[in-house]
Amino acid sequence: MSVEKIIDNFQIKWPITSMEPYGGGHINDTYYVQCQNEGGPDYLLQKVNSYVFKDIEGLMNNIEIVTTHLIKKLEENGIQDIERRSLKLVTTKNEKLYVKDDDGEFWRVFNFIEDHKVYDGAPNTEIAFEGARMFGKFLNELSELDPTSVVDTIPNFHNITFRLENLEKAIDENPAGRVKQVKEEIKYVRSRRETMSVIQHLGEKGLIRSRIVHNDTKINNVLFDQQNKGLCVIDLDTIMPGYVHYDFGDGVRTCANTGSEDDADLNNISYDLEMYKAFSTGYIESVHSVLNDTERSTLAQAALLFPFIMGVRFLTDYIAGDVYYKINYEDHNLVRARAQLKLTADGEAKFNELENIVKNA
Ligand code: ADP
Ligand code: GN1
Ligand code: MG
Repeated sequence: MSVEKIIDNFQIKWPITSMEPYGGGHINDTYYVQCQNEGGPDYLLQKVNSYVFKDIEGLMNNIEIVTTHLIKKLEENGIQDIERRSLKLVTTKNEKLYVKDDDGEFWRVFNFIEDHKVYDGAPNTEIAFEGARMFGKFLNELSELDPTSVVDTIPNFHNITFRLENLEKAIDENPAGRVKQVKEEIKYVRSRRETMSVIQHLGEKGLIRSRIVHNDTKINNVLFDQQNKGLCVIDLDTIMPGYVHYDFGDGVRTCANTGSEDDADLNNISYDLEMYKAFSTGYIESVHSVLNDTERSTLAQAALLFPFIMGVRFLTDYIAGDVYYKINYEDHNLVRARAQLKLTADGEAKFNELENIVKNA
């Protein structure tokens, strides 16, 4: 079905003047829909990746629950400009949150956040601090909701035991014949099985709280205004019950890396301690009042777990023959895996400093 036909299912203010592919996410297909309505809204149309997300109904309900709560908080606090400060779903003409097209694909529409900036990596410590403050505020405000009110959109998403089992399965099956090229990476991953399970074990023992977490706190999932103040947290598909470590970890992994997520030159990759400090300070400023002592004292562990778990996931997808992530070239997943494992190793070497920074933040 054409995108023009899809968008016709939604309650939007016509007429559309243009519709074009938008953004650089790895998962969904996104389109910017511009309308010719004086002062009225534009829209963001997304095809949700149904290979990655099996429970679209649950996922869309999660987004509705969370955005309704966040909008209520903005209203209670008398914030102006609410439509730029939260995602809001545009419902269909039959008041549904999404449509399923003739090919079985799922589509949804959000308000388009006008006049925003987005960063793939934090260009300076101010952006790292502000992005972190936004993600922390997000977790803080959602801590008022019961975590069981949202469903797992990807079961075991950040469960390292599950991710390591998946890697072993891929190695056994070796469908693309690539295992021989990644012996070193497999050896490193296997040697860290225990040390990378600390957070998982704390959760299983009930020492850290199950919370509603974002689970994809890359800096490009915060939209900023022209003055570089945070506007809005986006990309809400992976909201699920989880641990605060997941959001802190993914944040520092992306914000405080001197290289890029898929840097082919491993010499570029390391933890930038100034950026790490800026992210930690912004994040902890927003969340410290809701965390318990164990959560606070173990947060830095996430700076190891997150590049590690991402390394494991990229490596698994490389071995599986690139079935999950969008790739731009043949060995892209391998390059990503190596980059993330390099960041893990750098975090291990600097762990005392990473821990002290969090303690003092
Ligand atoms: P993915 O899961 O593929 O990363 P996202 O939901 O993060 O998809 O969206 C991809 C890109 O689209 C974002 O990086 C951002 O630039 C843009 N975007 C997403 N939602 C909005 C919105 N409501 N308003 C404006 N831009 C948006
Ligand atoms: C994916 O949707 P996007 O591109 O923001 C992935 C994250 C990874 C990230 C790595 C549902 O996020 O878990 O951290 O790529 N999302 C899903 O860049 O798997
Ligand atoms: Mg995104």
